[in-house]
Amino acid sequence: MDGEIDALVIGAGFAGLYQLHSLRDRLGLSTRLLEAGGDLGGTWYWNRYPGARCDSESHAYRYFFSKELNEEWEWSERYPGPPEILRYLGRVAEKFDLRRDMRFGCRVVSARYDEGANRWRVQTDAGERYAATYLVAAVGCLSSANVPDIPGLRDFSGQWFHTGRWPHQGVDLAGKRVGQIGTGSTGIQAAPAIAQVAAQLTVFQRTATYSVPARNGALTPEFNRWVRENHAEIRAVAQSTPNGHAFRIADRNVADVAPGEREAIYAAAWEKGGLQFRATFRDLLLDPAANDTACEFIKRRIRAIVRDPEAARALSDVDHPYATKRPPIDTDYYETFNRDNVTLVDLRADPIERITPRGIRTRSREHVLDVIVFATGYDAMTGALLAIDIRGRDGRALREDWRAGPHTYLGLQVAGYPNFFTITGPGSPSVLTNMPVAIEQHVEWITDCIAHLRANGIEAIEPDPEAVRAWDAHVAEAANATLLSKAKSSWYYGANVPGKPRVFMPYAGGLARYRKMCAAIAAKGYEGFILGKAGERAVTAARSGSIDALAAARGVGV
Ligand code: NA7
Repeated sequence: MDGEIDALVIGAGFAGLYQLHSLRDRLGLSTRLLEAGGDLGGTWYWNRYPGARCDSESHAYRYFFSKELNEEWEWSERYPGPPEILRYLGRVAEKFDLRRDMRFGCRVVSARYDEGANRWRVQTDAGERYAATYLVAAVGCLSSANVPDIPGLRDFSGQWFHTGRWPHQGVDLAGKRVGQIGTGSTGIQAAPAIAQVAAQLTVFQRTATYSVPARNGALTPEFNRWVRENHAEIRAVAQSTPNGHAFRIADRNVADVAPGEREAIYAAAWEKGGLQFRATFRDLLLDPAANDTACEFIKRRIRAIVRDPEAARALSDVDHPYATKRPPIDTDYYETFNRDNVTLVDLRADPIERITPRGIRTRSREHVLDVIVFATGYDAMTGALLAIDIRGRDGRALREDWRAGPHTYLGLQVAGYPNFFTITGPGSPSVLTNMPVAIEQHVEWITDCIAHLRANGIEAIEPDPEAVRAWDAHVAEAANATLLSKAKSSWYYGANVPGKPRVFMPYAGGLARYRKMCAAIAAKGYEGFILGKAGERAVTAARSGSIDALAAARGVGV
């Protein structure tokens, strides 16, 4: 036994680092953090593919909890890349002396709740054992790489890589014939960077999407001074918007403006670049007719940029409304298809049949390749949790309980799994937001909750199954009230992983509204949660089937 501790945190990304700091330094709990990777960074430790970059603007892609940290840290670019983000997280670890309680190269393989002892018994792949009262999964929403099971991959004589497991020493693509499968946010970042070094790049596209220019660039000293002097304001905006970004959604509907003005608004947003394009009108994700205008604008831009008519057609042949799949932003993505060394294969017309020793064979021909890049995404939101054999009360298994899709209360806890918390778990706004802002709220809620338990001599907390049912229904209702439900090939629904249940996983009601609900639930003595002695399943006075805070917060706000 490696030791009995109060709290165990799994994962050393933005979420895990702050959770370790909060539990250890604010509550004084003995806390240990275990990380499968060789160092801290989470997503940014693994994602080092060419062109990798954050899609959130850097001035809001940070922790806000420490004024001192805010004042000392300055980003160099509008969208930071992995090296700079890793330097930032490294500085955070150094400043708060986190490394002494972190273990790397430790993959948690099982976690079992021992009801008699009220302890989580955790084991790593190296056979190390831990016992902790509180278990916090900070495993990331997009960390379980999805390599599609295409026949023949094992016979491929070249090299292949998934973007989310990119070798840290880099991959020499110079002069190589590269095939890239996948055109989501990652593929759209990777293709232009790969095209610059490879002899030939073949992009295999299954679903076309809408990308808007990122317009990355160096931040000016004036901008950085403004950021330094306005952290409180930036934080206030990020916490009050549906997506946790530091820009507000325009308070107008598409129909409020004349077509000429609408065009000018879209053109200005296109020039400005970034996810702010989605914020040009408040009804883009609510009204199909409004959304159509954004689709048409972007499709026209694609056709204006891409010279080859067949490629332009395939790239603009999008089967879902704008932003109903995660909207990518890019640097010269569409322009890349004007290069002589880049070819687009439309898999809808010419599907992959198999991987051969020499490359990829689609229905029409074999594409000879030296390297295959899988930009094929993740088993999102549930994949990394279910990779661990998590057992709750009476030996129940999370893999069984979530067989038909995840069930949580607020994306924070699961019924039957006392004192187990998930940061940005399914059922929380998570991937629909600027992640650090959502993470900070979850970490602080969990920390306050554990402080409450300890101050009141409460041994265990878990959600009332009734509250979980109500929350599940509300998550579905929030998604259905928007156009998000129109993109059936979306990973928000698990549609990218064969056999995965089709359930809309993130909470689409908006981060600002969600924050209020979480705060109200805590203020009511953790309404909807069961608090009591381990094993006794005592119930708080606040237990309620109707959950007032939830009922009061009905509505949407994507
Ligand atoms: P995504 O957004 O899941 O994109 C994966 C891409 O790979 C997407 O174009 C998929 O097509 C494609 N894909 C997946 N499986 C296959 C198979 N079997 N054949 C062909 N094409 C396939 O992952 P990303 O890494 O780009 O982005 C993930 C998130 O990271 C992003 O949203 C940001 O939040 C950061 P599909 O659309 O499923 O038809």
